[in-house]
Amino acid sequence: MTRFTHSHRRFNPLTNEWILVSPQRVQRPWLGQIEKPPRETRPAYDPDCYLCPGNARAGGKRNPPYDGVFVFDNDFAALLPDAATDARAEAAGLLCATRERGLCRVLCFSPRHDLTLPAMAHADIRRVVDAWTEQTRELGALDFIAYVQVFENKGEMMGASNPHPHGQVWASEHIPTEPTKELRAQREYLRAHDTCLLCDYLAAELAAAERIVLQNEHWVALVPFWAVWPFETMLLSRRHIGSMTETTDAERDALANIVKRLTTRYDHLFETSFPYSMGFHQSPTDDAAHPEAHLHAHYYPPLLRSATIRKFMVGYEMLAEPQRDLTAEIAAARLGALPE
Ligand code: H2U
Ligand code: ZN
Repeated sequence: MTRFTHSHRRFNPLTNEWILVSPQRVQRPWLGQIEKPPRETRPAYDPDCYLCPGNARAGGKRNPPYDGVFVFDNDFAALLPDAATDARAEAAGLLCATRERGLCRVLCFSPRHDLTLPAMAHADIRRVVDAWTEQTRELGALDFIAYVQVFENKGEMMGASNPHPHGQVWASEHIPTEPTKELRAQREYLRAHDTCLLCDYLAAELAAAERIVLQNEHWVALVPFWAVWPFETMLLSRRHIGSMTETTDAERDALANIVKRLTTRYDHLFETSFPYSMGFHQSPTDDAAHPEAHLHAHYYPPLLRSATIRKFMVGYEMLAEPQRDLTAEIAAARLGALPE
């Protein structure tokens, strides 16, 4: 990668934003020994966990003795279906607000308190994929929902409130900011080139073969050229589909496969249960057609050098633009060399 040895900017065509890369600050890939943090042991069932089967949650509700995946309405939902706020698009002027209705759900991946996605069996991850798909379908079908955001915060470092394996689904009346940026870029690209931005990007990455982490028949995991987080990755469906609701049975099976393999590699990187925020970007569920949307997931992990040394997005990042030292190519090579 001799062409990327000194500071340069890379363009993110999905958001139309630039990032600063400073490879000269890491003269060589970091090869030091990694201290193994003590493995945390958790019981398979925790009587004090609000996500374990049969336990009580805040507000007096009780979880059923579930098996497999369990979905419930978040007891502290950030979005409410009948938001009474009268902020009906105060669109004029500088003080602008609008009503936002929606629904928030919590999705327990497993009844087992001690598991995480990489530790779960393929068949059980497949049930999680099916639940993501079903939630997208069900919430997206509501007439006041324009977007369904499926995501997971994993680990205390990412603000997960509980180690019990779980994710969330937030469905909203408007398309949120990040998907709005990405959809705009995809729409403009489609208009200009008559092809899909992410289909073309995937083809370019497969040809370059410098940032691919792993792949299977239906999905590719790569470190995007414009990655901001040190070990950020993206999962892309090979086929041009906009939403999980359009996946075939084989594609959902392959998604479970690549999620397990990618998160297993992440755990091996620093010999720790790897923290991240991840989520899917899919077609909006408003009334419009979205030929521009290409189903994908982003993994944003905070760790930089070890189980405890993280990257902070501060200073220059907050005030100017995101910056990284490690190139995407080196990050991809390191992830690509890990066992599954
Ligand atoms: P996170 O760990 O990603 O924050 O998700 C846990 C969610 O669970 C969080 O949004 C909800 C919180 O509001 N929750 C309940 O719905 N019921 C409870 O009894 C505790 C937490
Ligand atoms: Zn639990």
